[in-house]
Amino acid sequence: MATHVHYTLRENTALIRIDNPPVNGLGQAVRAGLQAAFRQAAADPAVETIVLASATGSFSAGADITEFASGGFDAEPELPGLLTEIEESDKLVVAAIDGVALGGGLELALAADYRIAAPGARVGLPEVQLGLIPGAGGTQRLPRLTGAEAALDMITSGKPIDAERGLALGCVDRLCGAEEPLLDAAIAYARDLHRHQAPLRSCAQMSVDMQSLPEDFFAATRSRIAARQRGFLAPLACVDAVEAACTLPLDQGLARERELFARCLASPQARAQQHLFFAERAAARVPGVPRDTAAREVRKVAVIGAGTMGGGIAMNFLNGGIPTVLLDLGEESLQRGVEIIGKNYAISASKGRISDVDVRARLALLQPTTDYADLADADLVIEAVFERMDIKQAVFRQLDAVCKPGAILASNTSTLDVDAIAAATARPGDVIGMHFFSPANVMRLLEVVRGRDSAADAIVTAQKIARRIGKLPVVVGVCFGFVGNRMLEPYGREAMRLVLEGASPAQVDGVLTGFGLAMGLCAMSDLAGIDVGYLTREGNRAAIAHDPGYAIVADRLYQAGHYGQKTGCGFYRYEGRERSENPEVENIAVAAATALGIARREISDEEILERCLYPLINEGAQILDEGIAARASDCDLVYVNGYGFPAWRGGPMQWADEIGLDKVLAGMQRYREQLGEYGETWFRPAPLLQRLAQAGERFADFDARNA
Ligand code: 3H9
Repeated sequence: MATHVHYTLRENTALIRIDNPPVNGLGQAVRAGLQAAFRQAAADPAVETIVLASATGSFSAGADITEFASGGFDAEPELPGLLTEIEESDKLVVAAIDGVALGGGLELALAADYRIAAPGARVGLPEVQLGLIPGAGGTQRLPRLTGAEAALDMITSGKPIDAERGLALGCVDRLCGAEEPLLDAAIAYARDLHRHQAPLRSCAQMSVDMQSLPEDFFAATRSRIAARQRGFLAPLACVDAVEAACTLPLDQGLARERELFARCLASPQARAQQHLFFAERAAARVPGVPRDTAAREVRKVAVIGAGTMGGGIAMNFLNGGIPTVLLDLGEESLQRGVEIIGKNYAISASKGRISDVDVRARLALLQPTTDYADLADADLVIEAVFERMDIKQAVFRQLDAVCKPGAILASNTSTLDVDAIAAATARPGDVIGMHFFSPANVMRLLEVVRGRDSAADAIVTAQKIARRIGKLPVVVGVCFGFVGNRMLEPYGREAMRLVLEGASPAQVDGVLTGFGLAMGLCAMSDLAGIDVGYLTREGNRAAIAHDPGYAIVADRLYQAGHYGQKTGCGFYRYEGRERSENPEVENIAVAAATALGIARREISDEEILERCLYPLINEGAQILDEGIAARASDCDLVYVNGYGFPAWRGGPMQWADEIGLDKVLAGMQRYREQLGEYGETWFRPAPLLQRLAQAGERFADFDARNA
């Protein structure tokens, strides 16, 4: 028998324990081990009951995801067939769940007759987050135990529930006492059931309770999902599968599930979402930083600047239960900042997202101050003041003077040189960038900017605290705009240039949202403020613009006082939440195009998509070549978690891999020729893109080589 599964006898109970760290993935060796163990128990007349458990402290995280790409998940024994064999066992099986039972792990437990769970254990079917549906009976067995509504909620959200909730819903039958060893409790439970001749409970004999379901339940669920999870295919396939559970006998429902699972697995969306799963884990590894580097302790945080960004940053730490000092030199702006934080919490409380008690507890952790001396015992200070080098350097000089040795001094700059900021201190090793995205208390992405001298443990501390407050940290190097804003630059440039050349803002945005982006570039400029974009461009002309046509339409809008949503007029006009075309944009574009000698023309949707996305990808390749990002998958994480790039496309670099780098390269070359001088300036293929495309490789190959 494979060593990944241990078989032992405790009197008349066969103990089958999975031992495949780190997460008890159900790879082929484990499946073979389980099959052999169950067959051994079936063949032994002395065995009355079977307890299925983990030897590692956590039941199972499900199928081994690496087997999807290799095809190994299909190798015999396949999981679905194995689970039917377990379900049909004529000996009573109890699954003992500790840690997590996720995906195939929960499906394995559902094939048992009864389930006992340790307190704090979590169960769930997260396949949808991998672009899949549960493929080993989860969509058929779970609704039979919990009802369709609860099952559908778990399956389409992918969110795990705790054992207590599982007990209430019916997919857990008993909770083990806090002091009781789970294995002993499970054995006692199995024997007790056997003694009382409890029935074997195969899901095949159960049907889904349809009584309480409204008639339009599935149709309503489909339209809700189509709106909330726009573009994702797997959640809708989950609904199809659960509907089958409600209408078909188990064996036919399982066959339908299989069909839907296979369709999802073969889709680019599944590849994209699995790419993101591994990308998140890879991002934790930082080249040159040993994995065992200990983080510094962070017990108290300080945020400098009580504006929208500073307040949002502070809220993250308050939410995480960490005492936080909020410093602003202006008494009034400090007061305003504190009020906004209070208001944000009040809104959350009125929507039932947090309790009044929690609001009070969080606000009690906030220490507003105008005095730098109050930062003396902070372990981490994050500066979020106005985006100007001289102001930031002055703040860091102050910090250097008042902060304790070993405190981490971080800047929330979104573009500026972290090394120049660090140079204002006598401790550049303690200085890093922590670039939050707006709204800072909502967006998951955090760019951790590694300066030339940033100490390894400062980086590790930033990564650790980021995860503690629910962020996804991606470590990036120093350059103008780091990874996210630097890649945004050519993307935004092309969107604006296309308006100059003949497209309307609505056409540009329509193509981008049609591709799956959360928002079009013109609408995003209006939201962020055309004035903000203008001032950034002006402040950085040397770094970003060498062309008279660059963003000229946005410049003219700025000069006319049209700053976007805040003035009710920008690329669009706004009345309340209503958005309509701004006819002035075309007039501006026509005049500017004439002045620049650009012949306006009809532009195809295909050209819009290629011209916005290919330069974005090309910049990503450039960034990789310069070592600003360690891997292409880091760029993908930045775009999916910070810029509304659709997760089901996996990020721009994964999308480029999917369509082929030769196509991206050919597109860059085509526009370079087609667009004359402008093309010559802005459509030069990055050397890395050329190298990979010519070698028939993908960005994933680059990442694998540099892993
Ligand atoms: C499925 O079950 C399909 C079936 O319905 C049908 C089949 C026919 N496979 O996250 P961590 C690796 S689909 C392979 O850092 P944590 C992970 O990459 C599956 N590898 O730890 C990492 O490797 P590395 C449905 C896996 O403690 C290491 O384990 N299940 C898998 O923060 C540690 O992971 C899921 O979607 C896997 N299933 O979190 C659950 N899981 O060190 C996915 C993890 O080399 N897993 N790895 O970077 C999770 O949600 C989290 O890993 C878990 C632990 C909560 C379990």
